[in-house]
Amino acid sequence: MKISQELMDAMVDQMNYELLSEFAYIAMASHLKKDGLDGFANYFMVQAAEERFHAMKFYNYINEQGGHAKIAAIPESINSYDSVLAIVEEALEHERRVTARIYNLMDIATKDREYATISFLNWYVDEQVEEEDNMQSMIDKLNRIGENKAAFYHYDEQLAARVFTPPVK
Ligand code: OFO
Repeated sequence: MKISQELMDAMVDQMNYELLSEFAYIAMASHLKKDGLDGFANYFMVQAAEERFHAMKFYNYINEQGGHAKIAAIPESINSYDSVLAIVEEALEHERRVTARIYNLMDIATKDREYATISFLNWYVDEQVEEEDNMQSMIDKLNRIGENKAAFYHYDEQLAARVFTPPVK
């Protein structure tokens, strides 16, 4: 194996965290679906599909580098929230945690002068900017909507249109 054990272990850990992210978003979708908010539920199911894509990208890279992509136990997701806003706020906090983890991986890869892995991780650095921005925009929109029920349900309808498109790279 070409890359250090420390870096490989951290990569495998991150693959598992992306799977945890997938489950966390399915749990959010499930809560929203139960409340009849099909558009919001769809949005988070698409988010979950993105997380699966992120995890499999790690899976493929770990294998290419001669590592073993071991699957860990996934802790229970949060299954209950007080409001839609609380869900999206947790999603933003979650994405911030992911960004910190990617930066930590980048620190190890930089210390190791592991340029191929730095290049691989750059995709996630860029992706996290979008992930955090999406959640922040949703929070801003929900705050603008406030107590306006018609605007809220209109937004729910709009979110039903989100589809998962696998990135080209
Ligand atoms: Fe994989 O970026 Fe969100 O969690």
